Amino acid sequence: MRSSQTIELKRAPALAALEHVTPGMRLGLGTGSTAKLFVDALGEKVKAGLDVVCVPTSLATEQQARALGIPLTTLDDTPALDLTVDGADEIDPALRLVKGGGGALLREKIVAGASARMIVIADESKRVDVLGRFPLPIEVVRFGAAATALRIERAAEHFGMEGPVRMRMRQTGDGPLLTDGGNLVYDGQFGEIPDPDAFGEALNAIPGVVEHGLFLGMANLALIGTPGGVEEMT
Ligand code: ABF
Repeated sequence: MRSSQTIELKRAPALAALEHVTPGMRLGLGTGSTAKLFVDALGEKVKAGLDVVCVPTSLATEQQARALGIPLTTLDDTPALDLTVDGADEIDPALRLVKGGGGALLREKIVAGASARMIVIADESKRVDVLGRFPLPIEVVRFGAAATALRIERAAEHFGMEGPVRMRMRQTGDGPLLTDGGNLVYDGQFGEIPDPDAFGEALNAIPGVVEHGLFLGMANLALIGTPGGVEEMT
C-alpha cells in the first residue's frame, strides 16, 4: 500500500472522531501519527471558532497543539475531561488496547482515565484477534530496572509467555529512551497475551513498574480506517 493511502486510512478516522467533539468540551489529545492528524483537524476547527480546552498526552502533542492555537490546560486545573481521542498499537474485538509504541503510555493512560469517554482512532492494520503481536511497552523507573525487567519476565512466564523484555533505546542510538516522566521503557515481546486482564494486574503488582501499555476497559469506541470507509467498533 502506498504511504499516501496509509495516511488516508489514518486521516479518515481522525476526521470521524472530530464529529464527536462539541463546543465547550474538555478534551484529551493523544500522541502518535494518527492522533496528530486529529489535532491538525481540531486546530482548523478552533481557528474557525470552536471553543474547547485540551490536555495533551505528550510534549510533542503539546507543541503541536500550541502551534495550532488550541487552548491548553492541565489535569491539575481541569481534572475531569469529557473525551480523549488517541491512537493505538493494537485493538482487540473487546476494545482492549496495546498502547505506548510512541513512549507516551503513562500520560496517555492518566489522561484517558480522567476522561468520561475515550475514542480510539487507527487504521485497520491495528486490529488483532488477540493482543500481543506488537511488543508490550512497560514504563519502568530507572532504579533497579534490570531487577524489575527480570520480574516482568517471570510474570510473563507464569502466564505461559516468554520474553525477551528489552530496554528501548533512542533511535539515535545514544542510550536508553527516557519518557516524558524520566523513566525507561521496556518492550515485552511476549507474543499472544492469553489473559490481558490478569497479566495487567500482575504487572501492576511489580514494584518499579510505573505503568504498562495494556489499556483495558478504557475505550468506548474505536474508529477504524479501512479502504471501504471508517468502521466503528463498540
Ligand atoms: C500513541 O501512538 C501510542 O499509544 C501508540 O503507541 C501510538 C500509535 O501511533 P500511530 O497512530 O502513529 O500508529 O497513540
